[in-house]
Amino acid sequence: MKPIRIEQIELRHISMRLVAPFETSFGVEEEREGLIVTLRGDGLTGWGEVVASHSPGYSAETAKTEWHILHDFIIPSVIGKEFADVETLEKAYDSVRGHPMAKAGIQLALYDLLAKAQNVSLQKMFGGSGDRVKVGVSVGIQPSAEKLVERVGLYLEDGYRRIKMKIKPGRDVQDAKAVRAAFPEILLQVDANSAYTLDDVKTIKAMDDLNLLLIEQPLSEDDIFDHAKLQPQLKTAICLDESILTARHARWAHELGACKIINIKPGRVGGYREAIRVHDYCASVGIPVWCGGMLETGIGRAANVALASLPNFKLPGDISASDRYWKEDIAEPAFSLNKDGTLSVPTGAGLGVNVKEDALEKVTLAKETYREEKKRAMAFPGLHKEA
Ligand code: SMG
Ligand code: MG
Repeated sequence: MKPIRIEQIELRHISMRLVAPFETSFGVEEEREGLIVTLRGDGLTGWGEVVASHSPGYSAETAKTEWHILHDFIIPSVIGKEFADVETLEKAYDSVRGHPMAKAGIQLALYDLLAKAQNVSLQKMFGGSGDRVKVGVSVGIQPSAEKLVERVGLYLEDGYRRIKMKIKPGRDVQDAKAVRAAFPEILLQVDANSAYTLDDVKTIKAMDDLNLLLIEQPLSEDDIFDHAKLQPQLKTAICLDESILTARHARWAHELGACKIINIKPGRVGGYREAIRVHDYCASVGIPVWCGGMLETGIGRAANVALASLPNFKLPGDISASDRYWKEDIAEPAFSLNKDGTLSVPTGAGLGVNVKEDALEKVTLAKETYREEKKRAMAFPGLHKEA
């Protein structure tokens, strides 16, 4: 295709209230912060989402650190340049170490722009197929085991066919046993978000007989080595989330025997292109994957649904319906749960959802517009005077 010149970039810092607080082993989220990236060129607009939140609890990144990296480093290397594919974009910010969430956000905006220019869906761009993807719901830590069982029951009534429950030390074995006792047949998995060490093997083993689909990221967010010591001691599959940042890490985990399943989050691995590489590597060695979630708006959700339609996404993803998160989303139509526990894959060009600019405006805390002429000033932040 003919390359598209990036004439204008817009960055927004947003904050959206969740319909209910979401508690994990690293904290409680009530407001979802994030960044929305807009790329404009050739009369078209591409949208992307940076999934870093207000605090560095899940990973080292926050909405503000990713704003800094985009503003001072990534945007200056992208504005005014021409792109016909996302690999060229990856090269443009190759000198920026880390910050996968910032990269993923701008990369999604380019995917959307390129797909719209070619009038194809993101599903097609990613190489997916089928009209629906299997999804589940991630349930935060509740005030008590009884409340958790109640909450899980409500999600099952909504039609979710797979439940993931968050655990942390002191709220693990008993909670998981209570849910399993109440719902003996459901697909159930737990996510520790790195809350344990090898000293907790006894606790982790106490969940090994609950017929769980998987135990997600029990050990440190930067660990693969100790997980390789833990996996052989369990019947249950370990699934890595936080510690897989690249397809290379997936290979390390596989070769060391650190996990049997991998959760793919485009934000965590630096974008949808690397997410596809992780998917392809895992497919080649027989590791099933599933699509994780970062409480995305309709923008990231649309792209995740498209990604989850690739063939090795064998397990249901953390891609729930829009009303699980928001009273009013910033994109339409909202995603709703089909009777068979799936979400439908958008078929329109690009993301296949429309951004509601009035709704977006309401949740915007700050915004900045970048045009080509500003490029030089921004490349040297010390000399950069304007706000
Ligand atoms: O998007 O439904 C969602 C949330 C899924 O549990 C979820 N994500 O570690 O997998 C995970 C967590 C991280 C997000 S915490 C804000
Ligand atoms: Mg996780």
